[in-house]
Amino acid sequence: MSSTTTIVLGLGATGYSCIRHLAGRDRVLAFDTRRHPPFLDAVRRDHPEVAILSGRDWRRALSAAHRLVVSPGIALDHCLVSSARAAGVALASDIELFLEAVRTEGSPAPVIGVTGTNGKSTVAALVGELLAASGADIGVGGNLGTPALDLLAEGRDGYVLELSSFQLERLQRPGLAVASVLNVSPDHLDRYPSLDSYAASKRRIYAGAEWTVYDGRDPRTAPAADMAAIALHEHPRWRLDGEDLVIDGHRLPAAILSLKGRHNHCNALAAAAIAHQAGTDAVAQADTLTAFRGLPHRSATVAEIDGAAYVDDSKATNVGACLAALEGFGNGMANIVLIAGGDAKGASFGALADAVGRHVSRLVLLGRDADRLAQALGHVAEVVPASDMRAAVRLAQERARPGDIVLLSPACASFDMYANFQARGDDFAAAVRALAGSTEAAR
Ligand code: UMA
Ligand code: ADP
Repeated sequence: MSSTTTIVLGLGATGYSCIRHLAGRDRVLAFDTRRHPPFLDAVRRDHPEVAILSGRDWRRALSAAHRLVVSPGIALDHCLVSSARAAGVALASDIELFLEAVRTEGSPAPVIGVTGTNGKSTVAALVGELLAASGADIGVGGNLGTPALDLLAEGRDGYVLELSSFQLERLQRPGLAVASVLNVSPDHLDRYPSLDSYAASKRRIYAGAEWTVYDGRDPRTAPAADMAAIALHEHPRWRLDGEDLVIDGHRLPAAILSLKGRHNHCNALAAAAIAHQAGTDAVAQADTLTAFRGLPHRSATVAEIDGAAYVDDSKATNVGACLAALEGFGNGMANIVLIAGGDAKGASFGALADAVGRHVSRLVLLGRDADRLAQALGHVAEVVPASDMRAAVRLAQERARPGDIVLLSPACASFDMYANFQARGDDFAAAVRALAGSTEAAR
């Protein structure tokens, strides 16, 4: 064991991955402000050598510590982090530990990073599939779910990390093989003073990157002018043209993709460009691109009832994501019954008014910020409050006509009602299946 003493702040998925990684290397102390942090029992059971600090131990622990690994859920202006800085303790993060570990391998595997407000998980997963299609061993994770450190394995050919602004804001120079900011729209404004500072956190992904991929239509996604880049949608060989994707100059009809909606066609284009810059022939991998069906809870069709499709887009936790789903599925003839609401994270909903007015017949509202949604959108669509998801699905069915889409795309985080967006999507799917069962039984 080295003489380094590291405090791991946060006993969630990230903190636990850091403890496992540092076991046997550093002397590790751990702290979490929560009464019952998710991985407390696992740490006590599997790592009895790790001292779990109480609030009273904090100052004394800082005086002996060399570095503090801060979990992404803890803001860098949190008083615990400030006190560590003041005590001269170096700050670190799980992604920094991961990059250090990759770089110390004999022949370091390339690391690809994907960020953006929306589409990160879909694009990261698809890049992983495109790279793995030629037989490479690729680790895919990060904000996507599996913490980066848990991906480390001997002999990997590469890594694809989905990186959040919280993970990026604590990195100096990631030095990635390919880095991409897909898009930027308002999100996490409870953690950032402005959209500009949130966007600047995202662009930290570019520091030291060999290649970059961004949206040529959005300057907030752009790397420094002297970086090697593909500007999607501007580059003649990398764009959407009518109903086609243009991939390295070759046309692919969007209609043959399993991914549906214009936002997903942008995702497929971005993934192809990133995989191309990472050395894969994306044109040769067209079958992989077209077969990819997307991830659960992202525009996933659950069932069809009386000719209406019920779509789970629970991962739409901000206004930009909901907007993309409305534009992706709407036909301008009010063909969507939208179920929305939850924790707005400080966002305002005015930007949805135009799309809701064109595409939504009835807006069924749930959760803590339902009233704010009703105030912002009540003038463009019929608004109906619902007490829970079952009621919401029933109220949506009342209004849905054959050919319509009942869309759960909440524009809000789920934490006021559920453990996470997966639980919210599962509850929607269960309510839809119950409805399908009772509709069938009534025939
Ligand atoms: N927390 C405390 N006290 C503590 C530590 C954490 O109250 O001492 C709270 C945080 O404020 C937060 C929650 O606990 O609300 C979880 O924080 P965490 O840092 O322990 O989270 P992890 O379990 O390590 O999960 C994190 C990512 N979560 C966040 O960034 C909030 C997960 O992304 C990610 O999958 C995981 O690391 C592995 O890399 C989730 C997420 O919501 C899906 N990400 C945000 C997003 O996608 O918009 C950024
Ligand atoms: P992230 O990991 O960034 O949250 P996901 O791939 O999980 O992204 O998609 C989350 C939600 O964002 C989807 O449910 C969809 O509503 C929306 N979305 C997906 N791709 C895009 C895109 N390219 N632009 C805008 N919104 C998108």
